[in-house]
Formats: sequence, C-alpha cells, structure tokens
Amino acid sequence: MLVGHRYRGVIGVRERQSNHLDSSAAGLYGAVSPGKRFPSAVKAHSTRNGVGMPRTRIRSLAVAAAVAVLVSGLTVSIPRASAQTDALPAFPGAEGFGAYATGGRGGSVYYVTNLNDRGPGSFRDAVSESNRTVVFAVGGIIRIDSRISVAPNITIAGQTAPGGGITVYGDGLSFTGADNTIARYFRVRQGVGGTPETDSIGVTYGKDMIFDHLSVSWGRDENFSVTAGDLNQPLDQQPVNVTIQNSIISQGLDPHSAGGLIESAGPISILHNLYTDNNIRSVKVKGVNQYVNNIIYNWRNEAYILGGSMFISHANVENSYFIAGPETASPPFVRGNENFNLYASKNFHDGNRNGQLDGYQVPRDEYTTVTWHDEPFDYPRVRTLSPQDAYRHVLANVGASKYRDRIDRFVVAEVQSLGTEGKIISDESAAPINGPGPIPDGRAPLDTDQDGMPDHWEVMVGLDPRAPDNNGDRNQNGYTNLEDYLNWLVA
Ligand SMILES: [Ca+2]
Ligand SMILES: [Ca+2]
Ligand SMILES: [Ca+2]
Ligand SMILES: [Ca+2]
Repeated sequence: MLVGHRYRGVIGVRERQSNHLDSSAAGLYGAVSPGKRFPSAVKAHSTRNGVGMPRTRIRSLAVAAAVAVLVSGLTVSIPRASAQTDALPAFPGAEGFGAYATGGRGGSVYYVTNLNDRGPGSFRDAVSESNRTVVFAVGGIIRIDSRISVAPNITIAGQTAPGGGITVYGDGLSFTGADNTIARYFRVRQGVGGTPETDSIGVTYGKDMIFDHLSVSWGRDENFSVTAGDLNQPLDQQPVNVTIQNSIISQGLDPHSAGGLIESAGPISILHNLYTDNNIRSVKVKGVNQYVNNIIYNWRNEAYILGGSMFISHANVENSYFIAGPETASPPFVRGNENFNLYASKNFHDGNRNGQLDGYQVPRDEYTTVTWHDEPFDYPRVRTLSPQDAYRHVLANVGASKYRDRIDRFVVAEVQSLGTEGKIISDESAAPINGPGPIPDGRAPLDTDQDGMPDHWEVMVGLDPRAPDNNGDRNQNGYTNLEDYLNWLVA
C-alpha cells in the first residue's frame, strides 16, 4: 500500500476496460491516486454526445500518466521513486500533489545578507547549491539582470525577511530540476526588461515542489508555468507532484499576458490562488490537474483552457470563482475536447460587472466539449471552501501576505471592485504601476549563532541561542527546530 500521494513510479497497472473502447478512448482512463479511497473505480458515464465510457481502475496517478503516454504510441521508461516513509507535509497547510516536498530540511542554513544580484550573501548565490534553507537578513528589492536557476532540495523561506519582505525584480526564476522545493512568501516580478519568451517562474521538469504565498507578476511569456516541453516524454522529464497555492499570479505583460501553462503527465495542484489581469491561460491545462478554490478576475480572451488540443487530461475543477473585469471578453471555460476528462463542481461565473458578487453556477454546457465524470478523480484531499467563501478567503490571504506590497494591494483592490477596475498592462514602469517599489527594508532580529533562528525565539522555546541547533527536533513533531520557527512566523 502506498503512503500519501507522492509519485512512486509504476507500482502496477490494473485497468479493466469494458465496452465501447475505440481508438478515441485513449483519453478515457480514470486516474485514481493511492490514498484513502483506493481502490475505487471511475464509473462509466456518457459524454455530451453520448459516447460510452470504459470502466477502469488505475493504481496511481503516475500510472495514469504512464498509460496516457503509452497509448500515444511511445514506449517510455518510468522511474521508480525512492522509498519514502515520511508523510509529513512540507509545512502545516501544505496541500495537493506537492504537499510532501522536503525542501532543505536537515541541511545547512544560508543567510541572504544583501540585495545584490550576485556574489556572497546574494539570493542568486543562496539558491545555487542544494540542501539549504535560505533565510533573509534583509528585505527589499533584489534587482537581477538575468534568470536565476534554483538548485534541488532547497527551502526558500521568504517569511524570514524583515520589513516588507523580498521582491525579485528584473527577470525570472527557473525551478526546472529543482526537486524538493519549498518556496514561500516572496515576490517574483519579471518585468519588460526580462529575458524574452520566458516566465516569471518556470518549471519544465522536476518532482515534489510546493509554491506557497508567492506573488508572481509581469511575466514576459507566462507568469507562472509548470509545463513539460513534450507530454510524451518520460515522466522524469516532466513536472511531477507540484502545488501552487495561496499565490497571486497577476498582470502578465501584453502582448502575451498569460497566467500559466499547467501541462504535464505528472500531477499538478492549483489551489486557493488569485489570477488577475492576465489576458489568457488562467490556466491552460493538459495532463493531470487539480484546480480548487481559485479566483480568476479580468481575464481577456481565455481563462481556464480545457486541453486545447489532443493530449489526454484528467482534471478536478472545483469551487472556483470566475469574475469578469473591464476587459473580459470570453466565458471562463474554453477550448475543450473529448480527450479532456473533467470532473467539475460548483464553479461560479459572475459576468455582469455590477460591483456585487452575484454569479451563477456554471452549467455543463458552458464547459464546451469534454468527457464528463460524475465522481471526482481520487486526488489529494484539500481544504475546499464554497466559491463565495473562497473569494473572501483568497482575497484576504493570497500572495506574499506577511507584508502585502503596493502592487498586491492594487490588484486586490481591483478585484474587489467586482467588475469596474482592472487592466492588463504591457509595461510595469508606466503609471499607475510605476515599478516594483517601494519595499521597506526593516531590521533582522539578532541571531547570534547564525542557525536561522533568532535569539529571542530560541530563548522563548528553550533552545540554545549560542549553539547551532537548527536541525534538532525539540518537540518531536517531525519538523526541525528551524522549520518550527519558519512555521511559527506565519502561523
Ligand atoms: Ca456581479
Ligand atoms: Ca540562533
Ligand atoms: Ca541555536
Ligand atoms: Ca520540531
């Protein structure tokens, strides 16, 4: 029996196909993850046009993905994941497929001590080597003139930054290959000066990543994409077990202005985020997708894209609220096809721009053409609010919310106008945005032994402020002492 929902490689495929399986039925597999409800069959249902469905059992999402790959005609080798008995979430509140990322747990501590683009004490240097927890002795804007690649097994603890926290501005971050990432509470704002045809944050392969309370904007291509270059590649060349949660993905720059490509045969969760002022792709999905309690505002031409082309997809789309802004010119759901296997529940659309949240539940015929499933795919259990409560909760909590900067306050206020305010931009340096600042710098608390935990907190909990003891577990809750501090900061 499997533990949790980590990607484990092929454990075994048991699929039973009943009748009506023709060549187009390649897209008709139910994806059933290991977990509380395993095993359970995805029942046969009719599509809108009455095509029969096979009854299937599949042991894991990875297997579902593998099957999807195999039926495309390619032979692939699926990597076996190492044994993993630690089912501790990355932090309290970590959810979805990326919930069990381990980050830099148990490794060394790296203090970012300046706002320089590179060199000792810089953010770029901090994330360049594995097995680190990155903490900040400074707050402010880190201006970068080229992209930064993040190494595997790193925790980026933006919540440690004093003052207004950290904004990375000028280009984007790549988490490609950054297995076991935990990234929390900072802002990445790429800007017009960034590398063309790249994203504010991009991941093209890698497993077990969770992005939480980030504010991501001004992408030149996408704002935040987790996308395999080719979904027919082996899974170790695709993103697997990734969560983006509690984050603001806003103001993708025209002429592209896109929320993100979420395209992988490996599973990806998009939970409790705000997507606003992105022309298209909030988000564009192929593959295995969990999309719950997202708020989408002022898209122009496309919001949730149901596949858009023929790759086989399995998605749970639940309790999200799509709210038209001044520029919105399309319905929320577009570009489905019969290879898009959809469970959808309680997604709301408010298109009347009247300053009140008074939308309606999106009926099936407004999801375009998909293959319907009446039961959700057995994806990780996540906190699920009503769409109305999600609206309030998300607006109050999303983004790098320990200190909500001027940009985040601006876009949240736009959303709160419920139809009258909002604009897709092409240059963040123009009014009314006027660039990324200011961010107050603040003053870091004293940390005599430089173990990432300040003296005052160590004394409070009974640790030794004169001896590095970040990797102990004084209260035996599974999190290191340093992680307890990081979690305490944002509890
Ligand atoms: Ca309304
Ligand atoms: Ca200390
Ligand atoms: Ca200590
Ligand atoms: Ca502990």
